[in-house]
Amino acid sequence: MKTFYSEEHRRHFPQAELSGGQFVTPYERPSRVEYVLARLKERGLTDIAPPGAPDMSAVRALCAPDYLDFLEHAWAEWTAAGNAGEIIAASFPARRMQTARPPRCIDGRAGYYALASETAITGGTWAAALSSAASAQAAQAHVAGGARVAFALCRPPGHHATADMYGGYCFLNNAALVAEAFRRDGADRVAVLDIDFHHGNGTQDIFYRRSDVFFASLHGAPEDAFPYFLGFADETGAGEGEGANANFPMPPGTGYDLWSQALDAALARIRDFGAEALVVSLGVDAYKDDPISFFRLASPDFLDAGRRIGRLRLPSVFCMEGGYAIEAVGINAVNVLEGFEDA
Ligand code: FKS
Ligand code: ZN
Repeated sequence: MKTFYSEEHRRHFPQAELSGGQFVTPYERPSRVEYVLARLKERGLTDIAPPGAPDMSAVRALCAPDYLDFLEHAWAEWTAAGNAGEIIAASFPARRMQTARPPRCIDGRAGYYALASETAITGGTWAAALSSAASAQAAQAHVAGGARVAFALCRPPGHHATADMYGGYCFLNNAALVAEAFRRDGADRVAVLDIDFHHGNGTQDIFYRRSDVFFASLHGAPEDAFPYFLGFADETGAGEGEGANANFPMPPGTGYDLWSQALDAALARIRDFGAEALVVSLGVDAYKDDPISFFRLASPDFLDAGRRIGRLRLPSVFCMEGGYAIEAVGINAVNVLEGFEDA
C-alpha cells in the first residue's frame, strides 16, 4: 500500500487550543504524523511519497469561493488589524442571526466561517491544509490509476470541514475531495465510511442532498460528543439524497462488540448502495486511551475493523483524520491498513 504525505503539514501548529476553559497545546499536533510514519516503516510499508501540488480546481469546485478567500488571506488580515495572537473565533452567527452576510472585520469573519472555537488559524494553516488536500488527491489518483488502495496521511484532518466552514481541527474536507474525484473519474456511486470517533458533519453536509455519494459514520452520540449538533440517527439524507446517509451514534463506554456491529451494518448499507469506490475517514480516536473520546476499542480491534472493511473488495482511499493517544495512533492506524490488506 502506498502512502502519500507532505512535510508541509508542519506549517500548521497553533500554540493554543481552547479546551476546558484553558489554552492547551493542541491535541491535533504535528507529532501525530511522526508516530504514523514510524509505524508504517516498522511494518515495512515504506512506499511513502510526497503528493504533487494540490489540484486547485477540485478544491474550488468543492468549496465556497468566499470561504477559500478567507482561509487564504485570514492571517494577513488578522495581523494587519494589529492582533498579536493566533486567529481564534469568538463570535458566531447563532440562532435568528444573519448567516448570509460575512462581516468585513476579520474577527467577525473568523466567527462567520467557524463552527467551533477550539481551532486556531496561523500563518501556515492555509499551506498545510492545501498540502493535506494534495495528499488525499494524490492517493485517489493512485487508486484511479489501478492500485487497489492508498493511504493519505492527511494533516490537518478534514471531516468536520464543510464547503464553507472550518473547525474541529479541519479546514478542507479531504475525504469529500477524494469522493468527488472518484465520481469525476467515472465511478457512478461512491461511499464514504467515517470511523473517526467524531461525527463527520462536514462530509455529511457536503453530500446530504446527493444520491451518488453515500455517507456512513460511526461516532460518539451528539448528546455527549463533539460536534454536538449533527450526527443523529434520524439524519438519513434529503431530497435526492434521502436514504444515502447513515449515522451510527453510540454512547460512552462503547466497546468493540457494539462498535463492530455498527461497522457491519454500515458496510452492509454500503454494499447495498452499490458503491464502486470507497473513501475511509480513518480516525483512530475510538481507541480506549484516547484523551478526548469515550469509546473503548483496543489496538487489535483496529486490525479486525480493517479486515471487515477490506472484505468489501472496493478500490479504497484511506484519509487520516483524528486520534490523540499519540503513541498508539501509529499502531492503530496501521492496524486498520494491515487488516484491510489481509482481507
Ligand atoms: C477537547 C474537546 C475537543 C474538538 C474535537 C475535534 C475532533 C477532531 C477529529 C478530527 F478527525 F477531525 F481530527 N473538541 N477538550 O478527531 O474528529
Ligand atoms: Zn475525531
